[in-house]
Amino acid sequence: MTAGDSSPFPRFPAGFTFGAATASYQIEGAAHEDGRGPSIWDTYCREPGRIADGTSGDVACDHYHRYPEDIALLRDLGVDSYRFSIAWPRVQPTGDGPPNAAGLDFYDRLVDALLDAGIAPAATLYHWDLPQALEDVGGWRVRATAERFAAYTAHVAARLGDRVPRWITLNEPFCTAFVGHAIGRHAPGTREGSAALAVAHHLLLGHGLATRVLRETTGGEIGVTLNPDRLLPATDTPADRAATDRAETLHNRVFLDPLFAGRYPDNEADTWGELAADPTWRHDGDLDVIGTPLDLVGINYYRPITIAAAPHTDPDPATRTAVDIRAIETWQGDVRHTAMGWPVVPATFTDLLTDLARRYPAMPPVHITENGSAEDDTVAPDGQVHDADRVAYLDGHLHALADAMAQGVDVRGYYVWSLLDNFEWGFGYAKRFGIVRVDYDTLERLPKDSYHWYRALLADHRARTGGAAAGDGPTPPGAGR
Ligand code: IFM
Repeated sequence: MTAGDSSPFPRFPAGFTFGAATASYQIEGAAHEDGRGPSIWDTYCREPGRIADGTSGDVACDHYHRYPEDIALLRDLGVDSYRFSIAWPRVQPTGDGPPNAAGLDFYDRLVDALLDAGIAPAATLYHWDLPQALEDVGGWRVRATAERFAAYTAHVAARLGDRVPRWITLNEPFCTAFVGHAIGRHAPGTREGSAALAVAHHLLLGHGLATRVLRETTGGEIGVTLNPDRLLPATDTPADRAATDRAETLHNRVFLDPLFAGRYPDNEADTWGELAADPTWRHDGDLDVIGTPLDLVGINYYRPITIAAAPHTDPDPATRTAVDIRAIETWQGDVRHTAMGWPVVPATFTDLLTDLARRYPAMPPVHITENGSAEDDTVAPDGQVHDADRVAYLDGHLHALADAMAQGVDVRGYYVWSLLDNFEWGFGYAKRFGIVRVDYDTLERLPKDSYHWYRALLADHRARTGGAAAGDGPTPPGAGR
């Protein structure tokens, strides 16, 4: 694709970062190698009925051994940056104590190989694989886990801090807190009412403590990745609008307000009732730690959610969590839905970003740290994967992103989710988000049409802006080798 007015691709400014993202438990495999300890996901996957296809991340994409091949794919794709996550139980098998050198060695090799390929590493410190030993002593329900997260961060920063130019503390704390501890569809898979609120708070505290460690010990950019939802009332009735306000707090404000407005949401009592009546988990000074200044906020976006009021169905206040809110994942209008059943409405991406920028003026520059679609891909008789629906999804969302930027939202980067088909949590391997297909029998990688499309978009962007291709570029900032 040559640059020019006839180009079908959206325009992004010079210096904009394009990347691809993955996460440790979803791709690494090697679950029992080199001293890695068990995580809550290892435990959860072994509980009958938890994972749709009965699988686990034991082998996943075997990225732990095949990372050179995956970096070659990234280099050929032409991305500027690769977002991966570090498995805490590789670095500290029990979540505490001295680091496991072999675990850190893996990330050391990965970071060096990325830099050699001219790709800037973007490391996420927590993408849900909590060491099981920490869960056994309270997990994120207890304050000590936030402190241990900061200690783990210090070990990682001591080893990689000279070479990683971008750090993300947490991925999607909403999922850890509420999908994990209230809805019970992610590890640890419990339905605990107010404990989920303590989890949300301790995640934020751990984020703030880790940010301070990174700031003192590395020169890289620091941020946190959230998955704020675009929530829309099902009808214009007062009941549905009120339910949407409560859902806005439950999904979004619970994290955004402490991080970027220095406060807890003002409608907590309405949202959580007695669950939040006595938040003993909050200590004086915590908001200051949580609000430690950041260089970026990561936003993961996939689809809008429609909200309707629903009657309380759980009479037990100990386990009741906002059950008077019904989240509807289908869309009332005529739009396509992905293999996850998620509606494809790219304009809601623009709306989310402009709305966040308006409501949180102190929010730092945005990086879209995940966006993509699961599709029912097949290998065609010509041996290729013609995933036209995924291409249309990405094209629509990148145009929507460009629209948000044209309206003044400060967005600096975009990472497609995901580089590889991988372990999609409770869905196992049945849902494929990759722009590269993984054959789970042979572990062979096959770039899909969407990979070639994204590659052409990146080439078009470079041609327009005069940027360098991966492998040709300067060593990323902070690279001290
Ligand atoms: O696969 C997940 C990822 O781990 C977190 N964000 C959403 C993705 C798709 O469900």
